[in-house]
Amino acid sequence: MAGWFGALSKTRSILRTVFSGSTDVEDLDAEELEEILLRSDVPARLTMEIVDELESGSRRTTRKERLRNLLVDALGESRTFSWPTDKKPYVVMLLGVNGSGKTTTSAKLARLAKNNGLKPMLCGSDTFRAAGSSQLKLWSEKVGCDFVGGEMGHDAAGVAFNAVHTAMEKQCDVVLVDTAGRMHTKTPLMDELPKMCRAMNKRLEGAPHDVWMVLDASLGQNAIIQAKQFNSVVPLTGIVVTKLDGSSKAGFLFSVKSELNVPILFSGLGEGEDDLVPFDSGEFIGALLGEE
Ligand SMILES: Nc1nc2c(ncn2[C@@H]2O[C@H](COP(=O)(O)OP(=O)(O)O)[C@@H](O)[C@H]2O)c(=O)[nH]1
Ligand SMILES: [Mg+2]
Repeated sequence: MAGWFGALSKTRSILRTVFSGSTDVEDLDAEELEEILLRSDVPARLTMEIVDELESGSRRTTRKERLRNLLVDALGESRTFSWPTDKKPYVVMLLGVNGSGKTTTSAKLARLAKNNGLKPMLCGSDTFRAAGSSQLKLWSEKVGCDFVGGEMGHDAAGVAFNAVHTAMEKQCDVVLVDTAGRMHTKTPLMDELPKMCRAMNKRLEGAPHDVWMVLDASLGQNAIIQAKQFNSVVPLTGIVVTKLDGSSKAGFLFSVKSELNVPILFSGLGEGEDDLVPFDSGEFIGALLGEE
């Protein structure tokens, strides 16, 4: 399984001068510092705060310690997710733009649930593309869990309803509803999401219990713009950040708390089915600061 330190090598290589002290950070002037932070998509306001603090702050603590404090404040505490057992099945809907990693993440989450002794079901409601649902079906075989999907052109809300219905009959503990990728700017497609929620709620009151947005870390700040748009259509309850292992822009995660106030729950650190780990803000900041 991939680790945080390795996964964040790209973002860290941009931030190295600032964070890991390989160059004497005291030698960097404010402008250089600002440029480096902005290049890894650390939000502008936080960048300014960091520059100010490092320029004028107390010299009693090291620059790195002062940085860490600012970063910890900006990112907030991580929240560890565990599958609630008082709701059966517990339904989680995953959404996001094309290619963000929704299908892979659904499968990884099913694997996690299974590892926790639960009975998961994967729901393939991506009926936009011919391969949308069949890709997840293959994953369900690999993971060894139940699957309900729809053919291309089927009504996604109907597929989701069916999945919840079948999961109740089969006594599944968890349902992971993979959705079709959609652009946050396309209104008719976005409108399908609340419709899916209503359909699931009709079969099982309270479902979906969670709505998680899957964000591709390589998009940097653009991921935040997308998430805000999705959040205005269906309120998000969590973020899963994927492809942290290939991103040089992981600094955008410092915007999540102030812009969305939604917890970052999981992180994808690779393509393998076990490469999904609980998001740990301490580990994340530590890896950025060059701590293995
Ligand atoms: N490196 C890396 N690749 C990932 C990760 N998550 C997903 N991918 C890859 O991203 C691509 C798109 O993933 P997919 O789940 O099909 O995205 P979807 O369109 O949102 O369903 C696939 O090639 C995945 O293997 C991750 O955490 N790290
Ligand atoms: Mg997909």
